Amino acid sequence: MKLIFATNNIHKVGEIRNALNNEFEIVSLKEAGINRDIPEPHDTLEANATKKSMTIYHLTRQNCFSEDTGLEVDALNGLPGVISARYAGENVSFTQNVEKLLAEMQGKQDRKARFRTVISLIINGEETTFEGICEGTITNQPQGNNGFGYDPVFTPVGEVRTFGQMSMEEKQKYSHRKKAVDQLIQFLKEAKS
Ligand code: ITT
Repeated sequence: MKLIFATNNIHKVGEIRNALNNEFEIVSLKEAGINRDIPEPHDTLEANATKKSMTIYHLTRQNCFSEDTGLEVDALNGLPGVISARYAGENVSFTQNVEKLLAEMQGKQDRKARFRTVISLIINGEETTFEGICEGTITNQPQGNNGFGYDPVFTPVGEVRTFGQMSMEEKQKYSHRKKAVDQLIQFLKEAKS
């Protein structure tokens, strides 16, 4: 089965391809020749994931999925959450978002946080959603250059290293995205049989 992945984030494409392990073929927006920014106007990950997948479904009428991910920090009442991509402003770099996060976290004792991913899958026009969560803590300084986004400042529970210090395979053992993708794979396998 071929699925369009409604994202413009190449890091997500790499991680999801790795998690799918060639069991299902995915086509990025770029590969599908779709060059557009997908709106994320809502204030929940769920609503934005649906908006992204439905936008691409209405455009292509092909089976597709999207995902929306947020880093929810307890001491910041759940921020940056749904605005994780634009925490420090529109069109900012990952580094600028990380710098803003560390500034907001300065002096905070409670460093607990979680990544939460919501996938919205559209098969024959019908939506199914999946959620994956990874609990962890925010470090005081960036550590490591691997991954993307907030990876250098997030240590998953059960580890001493940040995602930024792990290979993709190591990150997949804990990853919010991988947990959501595993459910998607299960669903697609059951739908096929
Ligand atoms: P699309 O909407 O095109 O899929 P995006 O980058 O805008 O791409 P999101 O709206 O889901 O994606 O933004 C989530 C932001 O959270 C993302 O830009 C990163 O900064 C961060 N993020 C998401 N997943 C992450 C991960 O696994 N590790 C570290 N940071 C992550």
